Amino acid sequence: MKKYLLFLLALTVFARAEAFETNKDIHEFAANMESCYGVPAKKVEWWLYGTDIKELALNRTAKPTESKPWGEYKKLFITDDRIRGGLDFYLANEGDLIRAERQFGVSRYVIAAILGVETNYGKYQLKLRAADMLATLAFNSPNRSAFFTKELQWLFIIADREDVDPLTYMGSYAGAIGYPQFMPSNFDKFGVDFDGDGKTDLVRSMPDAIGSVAKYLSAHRFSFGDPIAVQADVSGDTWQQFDARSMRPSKQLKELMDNGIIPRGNFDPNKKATLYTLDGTDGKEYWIFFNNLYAISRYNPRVNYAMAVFSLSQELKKAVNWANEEGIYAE
Ligand SMILES: [Ca+2]
Repeated sequence: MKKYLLFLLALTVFARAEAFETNKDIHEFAANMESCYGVPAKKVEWWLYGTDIKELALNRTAKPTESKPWGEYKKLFITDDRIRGGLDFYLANEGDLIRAERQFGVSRYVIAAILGVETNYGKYQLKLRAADMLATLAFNSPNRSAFFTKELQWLFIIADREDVDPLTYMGSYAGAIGYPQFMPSNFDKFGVDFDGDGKTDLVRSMPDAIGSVAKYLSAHRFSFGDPIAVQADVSGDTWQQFDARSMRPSKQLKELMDNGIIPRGNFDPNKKATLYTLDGTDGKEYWIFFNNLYAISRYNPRVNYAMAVFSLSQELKKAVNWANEEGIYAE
Protein backbone atom coordinates (compact mmCIF):
# COMPACT_ATOMS: atom_id res chain seq x y z
CA MET A 1 0.00 0.00 0.00
CA LYS A 2 2.75 2.38 1.01
CA LYS A 3 4.61 1.59 -2.20
CA TYR A 4 1.54 2.31 -4.25
CA LEU A 5 1.14 5.69 -2.57
CA LEU A 6 4.75 6.48 -3.15
CA PHE A 7 4.33 5.54 -6.79
CA LEU A 8 1.33 7.83 -7.08
CA LEU A 9 3.24 10.59 -5.38
CA ALA A 10 6.16 10.12 -7.75
CA LEU A 11 3.74 10.30 -10.67
CA THR A 12 2.29 13.56 -9.40
CA VAL A 13 5.69 15.01 -8.81
CA PHE A 14 6.75 13.88 -12.26
CA ALA A 15 3.69 15.43 -13.85
CA ARG A 16 4.27 18.69 -12.04
CA ALA A 17 7.96 18.54 -12.81
CA GLU A 18 7.10 18.13 -16.47
CA ALA A 19 5.34 21.47 -16.51
CA PHE A 20 8.63 23.07 -15.56
CA GLU A 21 10.76 20.57 -17.52
CA THR A 22 11.52 22.98 -20.32
CA ASN A 23 12.87 25.32 -17.73
CA LYS A 24 16.33 24.27 -16.65
CA ASP A 25 16.55 27.36 -14.45
CA ILE A 26 14.62 25.52 -11.74
CA HIS A 27 17.56 23.39 -10.67
CA GLU A 28 19.92 26.30 -10.85
CA PHE A 29 17.50 28.38 -8.75
CA ALA A 30 17.25 25.62 -6.12
CA ALA A 31 21.02 25.09 -5.98
CA ASN A 32 21.49 28.84 -5.60
CA MET A 33 18.96 28.97 -2.74
CA GLU A 34 21.05 26.41 -0.90
CA SER A 35 24.48 27.89 -1.55
CA CYS A 36 23.53 31.56 -1.06
CA TYR A 37 20.74 31.44 1.52
CA GLY A 38 21.09 28.04 3.18
CA VAL A 39 17.60 26.87 2.16
CA PRO A 40 18.00 23.19 1.16
CA ALA A 41 17.75 22.70 -2.62
CA LYS A 42 15.61 19.58 -2.26
CA LYS A 43 13.10 21.56 -0.18
CA VAL A 44 13.00 24.36 -2.76
CA GLU A 45 12.47 21.91 -5.62
CA TRP A 46 9.69 20.21 -3.67
CA TRP A 47 7.98 23.56 -3.14
CA LEU A 48 8.40 24.50 -6.78
CA TYR A 49 6.90 21.19 -7.94
CA GLY A 50 3.90 22.09 -5.80
CA THR A 51 3.31 25.35 -7.61
CA ASP A 52 1.04 25.73 -10.61
CA ILE A 53 1.62 27.86 -13.65
CA LYS A 54 -0.98 30.58 -13.63
CA GLU A 55 -1.94 32.08 -16.96
CA LEU A 56 -3.49 34.89 -14.95
CA ALA A 57 -0.04 36.02 -13.85
CA LEU A 58 1.17 36.20 -17.44
CA ASN A 59 -1.88 38.00 -18.78
CA ARG A 60 -1.67 40.82 -16.33
CA THR A 61 -2.69 44.15 -17.72
CA ALA A 62 -2.56 47.51 -16.02
CA LYS A 63 -5.58 47.82 -13.77
CA PRO A 64 -7.91 50.25 -15.53
CA THR A 65 -9.14 51.78 -12.25
CA GLU A 66 -5.70 53.07 -11.34
CA SER A 67 -5.48 55.39 -14.31
CA LYS A 68 -8.92 56.93 -13.78
CA PRO A 69 -9.15 60.63 -12.91
CA TRP A 70 -8.97 61.20 -9.14
CA GLY A 71 -12.62 62.24 -8.90
CA GLU A 72 -13.83 58.91 -10.32
CA TYR A 73 -11.29 56.86 -8.41
CA LYS A 74 -12.32 58.53 -5.18
CA LYS A 75 -15.96 57.56 -5.74
CA LEU A 76 -14.91 53.90 -6.05
CA PHE A 77 -12.76 53.83 -2.92
CA ILE A 78 -14.14 56.35 -0.49
CA THR A 79 -17.61 54.87 -0.15
CA ASP A 80 -19.95 54.79 2.84
CA ASP A 81 -19.37 51.04 3.04
CA ARG A 82 -15.62 51.43 3.24
CA ILE A 83 -15.90 54.13 5.89
CA ARG A 84 -18.38 52.10 7.96
CA GLY A 85 -16.22 48.99 7.52
CA GLY A 86 -13.24 51.08 8.56
CA LEU A 87 -14.97 52.24 11.73
CA ASP A 88 -15.81 48.62 12.65
CA PHE A 89 -12.23 47.64 11.92
CA TYR A 90 -10.86 50.54 13.93
CA LEU A 91 -13.01 49.81 16.98
CA ALA A 92 -12.13 46.11 16.88
CA ASN A 93 -8.38 46.81 16.54
CA GLU A 94 -7.99 50.11 18.37
CA GLY A 95 -5.52 48.77 20.95
CA ASP A 96 -3.10 47.49 18.30
CA LEU A 97 -3.54 50.60 16.14
CA ILE A 98 -2.70 52.92 19.03
CA ARG A 99 0.24 50.75 20.07
CA ALA A 100 1.58 50.86 16.49
CA GLU A 101 1.06 54.63 16.34
CA ARG A 102 3.10 55.10 19.54
CA GLN A 103 5.83 52.62 18.67
CA PHE A 104 6.39 53.65 15.05
CA GLY A 105 5.11 57.23 14.94
CA VAL A 106 2.59 56.56 12.20
CA SER A 107 -1.02 57.78 12.34
CA ARG A 108 -3.38 54.96 13.34
CA TYR A 109 -5.91 56.26 10.81
CA VAL A 110 -3.38 56.01 7.98
CA ILE A 111 -2.49 52.44 9.01
CA ALA A 112 -6.19 51.51 9.01
CA ALA A 113 -6.75 53.28 5.67
CA ILE A 114 -3.91 51.36 3.99
CA LEU A 115 -5.38 48.06 5.16
CA GLY A 116 -8.77 49.31 3.96
CA VAL A 117 -7.56 50.15 0.47
CA GLU A 118 -5.36 47.04 0.15
CA THR A 119 -7.74 44.29 1.27
CA ASN A 120 -10.88 45.99 2.62
CA TYR A 121 -9.52 45.59 6.19
CA GLY A 122 -8.67 41.95 5.62
CA LYS A 123 -12.17 41.04 4.45
CA TYR A 124 -11.11 40.62 0.85
CA GLN A 125 -10.69 36.91 0.22
CA LEU A 126 -7.20 36.29 -1.13
CA LYS A 127 -7.60 33.37 -3.49
CA LEU A 128 -4.22 33.16 -5.18
CA ARG A 129 -1.10 31.53 -3.86
CA ALA A 130 1.82 33.95 -3.93
CA ALA A 131 4.16 31.06 -4.79
CA ASP A 132 2.16 30.20 -7.96
CA MET A 133 2.19 33.77 -9.19
CA LEU A 134 5.84 34.38 -8.43
CA ALA A 135 7.04 31.05 -9.84
CA THR A 136 5.08 31.68 -13.03
CA LEU A 137 6.45 35.19 -13.39
CA ALA A 138 9.97 34.11 -12.47
CA PHE A 139 10.23 31.12 -14.77
CA ASN A 140 7.66 31.63 -17.50
CA SER A 141 7.51 35.32 -18.14
CA PRO A 142 9.74 37.08 -20.61
CA ASN A 143 9.41 40.34 -18.70
CA ARG A 144 10.71 41.34 -15.32
CA SER A 145 11.69 37.80 -14.44
CA ALA A 146 14.74 39.04 -12.49
CA PHE A 147 12.46 41.08 -10.21
CA PHE A 148 10.09 38.17 -9.60
CA THR A 149 12.94 35.67 -9.23
CA LYS A 150 14.26 37.80 -6.38
CA GLU A 151 10.80 37.98 -4.80
CA LEU A 152 10.39 34.20 -5.12
CA GLN A 153 13.75 33.77 -3.38
CA TRP A 154 12.52 35.96 -0.52
CA LEU A 155 9.27 34.01 -0.29
CA PHE A 156 11.24 30.80 0.24
CA ILE A 157 13.73 32.40 2.63
CA ILE A 158 10.85 33.66 4.82
CA ALA A 159 8.99 30.33 4.62
CA ASP A 160 12.12 28.45 5.65
CA ARG A 161 12.84 30.86 8.50
CA GLU A 162 9.25 30.99 9.77
CA ASP A 163 8.87 27.24 9.21
CA VAL A 164 5.75 27.75 7.12
CA ASP A 165 4.71 26.00 3.91
CA PRO A 166 5.18 28.77 1.30
CA LEU A 167 2.16 27.48 -0.61
CA THR A 168 -0.03 28.75 2.25
CA TYR A 169 0.98 32.37 1.63
CA MET A 170 -2.16 33.72 -0.02
CA GLY A 171 -1.90 36.86 -2.06
CA SER A 172 -2.64 38.84 -5.17
CA TYR A 173 -1.93 38.46 -8.85
CA ALA A 174 1.53 40.02 -8.53
CA GLY A 175 2.62 37.82 -5.62
CA ALA A 176 1.94 40.30 -2.79
CA ILE A 177 1.13 38.61 0.51
CA GLY A 178 -1.64 38.85 3.07
CA TYR A 179 -3.64 41.66 4.66
CA PRO A 180 -1.11 44.43 3.93
CA GLN A 181 -0.17 43.05 0.48
CA PHE A 182 3.58 43.01 1.07
CA MET A 183 5.92 41.72 -1.58
CA PRO A 184 8.10 39.00 0.02
CA SER A 185 11.21 41.23 0.14
CA ASN A 186 9.21 43.80 2.12
CA PHE A 187 7.88 41.05 4.34
CA ASP A 188 11.51 40.32 5.20
CA LYS A 189 12.47 43.96 5.79
CA PHE A 190 9.36 45.35 7.46
CA GLY A 191 7.44 42.35 8.79
CA VAL A 192 6.73 42.63 12.53
CA ASP A 193 5.56 40.02 15.02
CA PHE A 194 3.21 42.47 16.69
CA ASP A 195 1.06 39.96 18.60
CA GLY A 196 4.16 38.36 20.11
CA ASP A 197 3.41 34.75 19.20
CA GLY A 198 6.92 34.28 17.83
CA LYS A 199 5.90 34.30 14.16
CA THR A 200 5.42 37.07 11.66
CA ASP A 201 2.18 36.16 9.94
CA LEU A 202 0.72 38.69 7.51
CA VAL A 203 -1.85 36.23 6.16
CA ARG A 204 -3.62 35.39 9.42
CA SER A 205 -2.59 37.90 12.10
CA MET A 206 -4.13 41.37 11.91
CA PRO A 207 -1.90 42.72 14.71
CA ASP A 208 1.16 41.58 12.73
CA ALA A 209 -0.27 43.32 9.64
CA ILE A 210 -0.90 46.54 11.60
CA GLY A 211 2.62 46.59 13.05
CA SER A 212 4.17 45.83 9.68
CA VAL A 213 2.33 48.61 7.82
CA ALA A 214 3.45 51.02 10.56
CA LYS A 215 7.06 49.88 10.35
CA TYR A 216 6.98 50.23 6.56
CA LEU A 217 5.71 53.81 6.69
CA SER A 218 8.07 54.72 9.50
CA ALA A 219 11.01 53.41 7.46
CA HIS A 220 9.78 55.58 4.59
CA ARG A 221 9.89 58.61 6.86
CA PHE A 222 6.30 59.11 7.82
CA SER A 223 6.45 61.70 10.57
CA PHE A 224 3.71 61.66 13.20
CA GLY A 225 1.84 64.93 13.63
CA ASP A 226 3.10 66.43 10.39
CA PRO A 227 0.57 67.33 7.69
CA ILE A 228 -0.09 64.93 4.80
CA ALA A 229 -1.87 66.97 2.14
CA VAL A 230 -4.20 69.94 1.85
CA GLN A 231 -6.29 71.41 -0.91
CA ALA A 232 -5.18 74.83 -2.14
CA ASP A 233 -6.43 77.79 -4.13
CA VAL A 234 -4.27 79.22 -6.87
CA SER A 235 -4.10 82.70 -8.34
CA GLY A 236 -1.74 84.91 -10.33
CA ASP A 237 0.46 83.75 -13.15
CA THR A 238 3.53 82.23 -11.55
CA TRP A 239 1.91 79.26 -9.77
CA GLN A 240 1.88 77.09 -12.89
CA GLN A 241 5.64 76.64 -12.89
CA PHE A 242 5.26 74.80 -9.57
CA ASP A 243 2.86 72.22 -11.00
CA ALA A 244 5.58 69.60 -11.28
CA ARG A 245 3.42 66.45 -11.26
CA SER A 246 5.77 64.93 -8.72
CA MET A 247 4.66 63.73 -5.29
CA ARG A 248 8.08 64.43 -3.81
CA PRO A 249 8.12 67.77 -1.98
CA SER A 250 11.00 69.88 -3.27
CA LYS A 251 10.05 73.45 -2.27
CA GLN A 252 9.19 75.16 0.96
CA LEU A 253 5.52 75.90 1.50
CA LYS A 254 6.27 79.64 1.76
CA GLU A 255 7.72 79.63 -1.76
CA LEU A 256 4.47 78.15 -3.06
CA MET A 257 2.48 80.70 -1.05
CA ASP A 258 4.60 83.57 -2.43
CA ASN A 259 3.51 82.39 -5.87
CA GLY A 260 -0.22 82.39 -5.25
CA ILE A 261 -0.67 78.79 -4.06
CA ILE A 262 -2.57 79.17 -0.80
CA PRO A 263 -3.41 76.17 1.41
CA ARG A 264 -6.89 75.95 2.91
CA GLY A 265 -5.73 76.11 6.51
CA ASN A 266 -2.71 77.10 8.57
CA PHE A 267 0.50 75.20 7.99
CA ASP A 268 4.13 75.76 8.92
CA PRO A 269 5.52 77.72 5.93
CA ASN A 270 8.92 76.08 6.38
CA LYS A 271 7.58 72.58 5.60
CA LYS A 272 8.70 70.98 2.38
CA ALA A 273 5.80 70.87 -0.07
CA THR A 274 4.83 70.34 -3.69
CA LEU A 275 1.82 71.33 -5.81
CA TYR A 276 -0.13 68.59 -7.57
CA THR A 277 -3.12 69.18 -9.84
CA LEU A 278 -5.80 66.48 -9.92
CA ASP A 279 -8.98 66.02 -11.93
CA GLY A 280 -11.69 66.11 -9.30
CA THR A 281 -15.42 65.56 -9.66
CA ASP A 282 -15.99 69.31 -10.16
CA GLY A 283 -13.01 70.12 -12.32
CA LYS A 284 -9.41 70.78 -11.34
CA GLU A 285 -8.34 70.35 -7.73
CA TYR A 286 -5.08 71.88 -6.53
CA TRP A 287 -3.34 69.97 -3.78
CA ILE A 288 -0.31 70.67 -1.68
CA PHE A 289 1.48 67.45 -0.78
CA PHE A 290 3.82 67.21 2.20
CA ASN A 291 6.45 64.57 3.02
CA ASN A 292 3.90 62.31 4.68
CA LEU A 293 1.94 61.92 1.45
CA TYR A 294 5.19 61.02 -0.26
CA ALA A 295 5.81 58.39 2.46
CA ILE A 296 2.39 56.87 1.74
CA SER A 297 3.21 56.81 -1.97
CA ARG A 298 6.21 54.56 -1.20
CA TYR A 299 3.61 51.88 -0.51
CA ASN A 300 2.22 52.23 -4.02
CA PRO A 301 3.53 54.93 -6.36
CA ARG A 302 0.23 55.98 -7.92
CA VAL A 303 -1.14 59.36 -6.92
CA ASN A 304 -4.69 57.99 -6.82
CA TYR A 305 -3.55 55.39 -4.30
CA ALA A 306 -1.84 57.87 -1.99
CA MET A 307 -4.80 60.24 -2.18
CA ALA A 308 -7.28 57.42 -1.50
CA VAL A 309 -5.34 56.43 1.64
CA PHE A 310 -5.15 60.06 2.77
CA SER A 311 -8.85 60.73 2.16
CA LEU A 312 -9.95 57.48 3.77
CA SER A 313 -7.75 58.17 6.82
CA GLN A 314 -9.47 61.54 7.26
CA GLU A 315 -12.92 60.00 6.93
CA LEU A 316 -11.97 57.33 9.47
CA LYS A 317 -10.75 59.94 11.93
CA LYS A 318 -14.08 61.79 11.59
CA ALA A 319 -16.04 58.56 12.01
CA VAL A 320 -14.03 57.56 15.10
CA ASN A 321 -14.52 60.99 16.69
CA TRP A 322 -18.23 60.71 16.01
CA ALA A 323 -18.32 57.21 17.54
CA ASN A 324 -16.46 58.45 20.62
CA GLU A 325 -18.92 61.30 21.08
CA GLU A 326 -21.84 58.93 20.69
CA GLY A 327 -20.28 56.39 23.05
CA ILE A 328 -20.09 53.62 20.44
CA TYR A 329 -17.61 50.82 21.08
CA ALA A 330 -16.62 47.57 19.42
CA GLU A 331 -19.17 44.79 19.84
CA1 LIG B 1 2.73 37.13 15.19
